[in-house]
Amino acid sequence: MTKTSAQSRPQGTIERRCKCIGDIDRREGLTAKELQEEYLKPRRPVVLTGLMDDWPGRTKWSFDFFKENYGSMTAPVCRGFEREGTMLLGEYIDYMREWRRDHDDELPLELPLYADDTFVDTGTPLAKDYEIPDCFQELDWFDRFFPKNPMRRGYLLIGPKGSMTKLHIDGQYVHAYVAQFVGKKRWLIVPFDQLKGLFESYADYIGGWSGYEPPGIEDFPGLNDVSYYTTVQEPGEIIIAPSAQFHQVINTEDSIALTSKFVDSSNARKVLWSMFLTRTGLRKSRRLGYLD
Ligand SMILES: O=C(O)CCC(=O)C(=O)O
Ligand SMILES: [Fe+2]
Repeated sequence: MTKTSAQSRPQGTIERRCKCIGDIDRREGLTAKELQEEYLKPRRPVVLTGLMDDWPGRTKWSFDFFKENYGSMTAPVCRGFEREGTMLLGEYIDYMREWRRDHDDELPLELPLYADDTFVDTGTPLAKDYEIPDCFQELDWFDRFFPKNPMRRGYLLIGPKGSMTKLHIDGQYVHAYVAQFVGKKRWLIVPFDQLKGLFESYADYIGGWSGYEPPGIEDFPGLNDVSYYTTVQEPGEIIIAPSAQFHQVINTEDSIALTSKFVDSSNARKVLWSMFLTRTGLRKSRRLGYLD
């Protein structure tokens, strides 16, 4: 079959329009206090190394493993961020393999489906293949205050090279972490102090566009003033995107990862405020709760 590398997209909008400020820090052996003081409070992203070495999933998890053992799990699928329904995980892995036979681009013209939201129930054997690192548990407020909140649990992110999650902020002001098991991801993270610029550029599109090019990008000159941190996340690494940071993620290899969210004393007040605005229906604009 013909590969479509001649039809790949130009570099993504953020890279073309914005300035790279540098690589995201890589740290090993951080204590909970160091993590909080140096990264969570100032909202700096960080890659944590050496935390996944003993996780059974590091050696067990593969595309075959999921197809054979968890093929009947429900896998919600999206393109870029736009929901496209659900598949069985086994069906999705077949789809992904077929798609990869025809495409080899990092930024393909047509985005592939991405199984980015397969829920891992804490009571299941799959949940025993990974651990919540000690430094997160020590800081964590979810278990203490919101033990039933589904964001607390893990979600699988399984996708081929070229699948991606568009520029977005995670809901409710939570911190996100992503543990990489197989393949690599390229991250672009916009520092918190530029949130306002991005909201001004993108406010109406947040949660509303997919792919690499938002519609009518020329209408958003504010984007030129924004800069970003970047890194390529390798297997065995955990990245933290602290709360309210726009991030965009591209799978540069066929990828298996797990995402979970957390709350600590640095974002708890904002999380509570944001949940309150959502539950009471008082959230009038997407900005409310982020900029105030
Ligand atoms: O890995 C991805 O595609 C996106 C991950 C992400 O944005 C998150 O977990 O918050
Ligand atoms: Fe995210």
